[in-house]
Amino acid sequence: MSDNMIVVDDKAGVVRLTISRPKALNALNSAVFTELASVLSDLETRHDLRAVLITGAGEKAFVAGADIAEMRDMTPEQARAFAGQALQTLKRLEVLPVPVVALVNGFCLGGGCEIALACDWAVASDNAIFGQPEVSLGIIPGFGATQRLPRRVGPAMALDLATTGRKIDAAEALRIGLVNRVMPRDALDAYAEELTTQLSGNGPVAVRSAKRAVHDGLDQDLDSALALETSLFALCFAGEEPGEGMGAFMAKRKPRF
Ligand code: DAK
Repeated sequence: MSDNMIVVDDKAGVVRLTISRPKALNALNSAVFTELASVLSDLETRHDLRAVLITGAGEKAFVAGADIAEMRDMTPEQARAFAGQALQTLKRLEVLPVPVVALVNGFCLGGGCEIALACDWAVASDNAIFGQPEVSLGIIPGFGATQRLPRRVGPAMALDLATTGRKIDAAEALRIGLVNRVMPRDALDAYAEELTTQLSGNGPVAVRSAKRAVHDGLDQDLDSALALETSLFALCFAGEEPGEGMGAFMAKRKPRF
């Protein structure tokens, strides 16, 4: 493995990002965010991009949080700058035009959980542990969890997790809707393969449009959001995908997008 803290594996438009500081359980320091920002600058220009997967290196952790050693002596001004840089980077991850999926392979705490929340959805190994333990360190989440967690699991459960700092296992994460699926640790890679095959087999404009309709629609009132869906639906017909997709269905063959 290289010395990079974000290891990029790129196969036919499916990009797997591995956060790699395994000795510190992949804790997030400013160097990780700087590297992630640089990788995102590249991904944002890629027209061939189909999906992004994000995971953690090693056997124990997805990400065990922000780097406590780095954060410990921050002044309020430094904390604001650190949070600002990270928040902007996670927003850029969230709004990538293709599905972004977290493969959570172990501890997913604090800033790690906030990365998973910035992804479109998350899949967890059955040994994964989730939590927002910041209050036990005398701080609050600073990478978006106070806002994205209630949007994903509802305000009551978000407040439960963010004020108690309690950790939950993968089964509870599944039950509250924090993750979409749970599977044995050694099944994650096969699942990633199956998922990316499925995503890559669909119309790329359609997949991007579906993501955009859901994300942008959530920030609008229902009527405006439904109008957005109509516009994006109509726009699909400006390209070749409906002809190929529906033509393939009629011809009883697989579409070639
Ligand atoms: N930061 C730095 N190092 C960490 C780390 C972390 N978050 N988590 C683990 N490590 C390091 C450990 O120090 C240890 O290093 P060595 O002693 O070997 O040098 C190594 O990783 C292995 O960890 P352990 O020996 O502790 O391993 P265990 O299996 O015994 O325990 C654990 C695993 C995940 C339960 C434990 O390491 C743990 O509790 N880690 C801390 C988890 C945590 O509290 N995470 C939340 C961090 S706070 C904000 C910005 C961001 C945030 C908030 C505000 N602003 C700018 C406003 C976000 C904050 C957080 O994420």
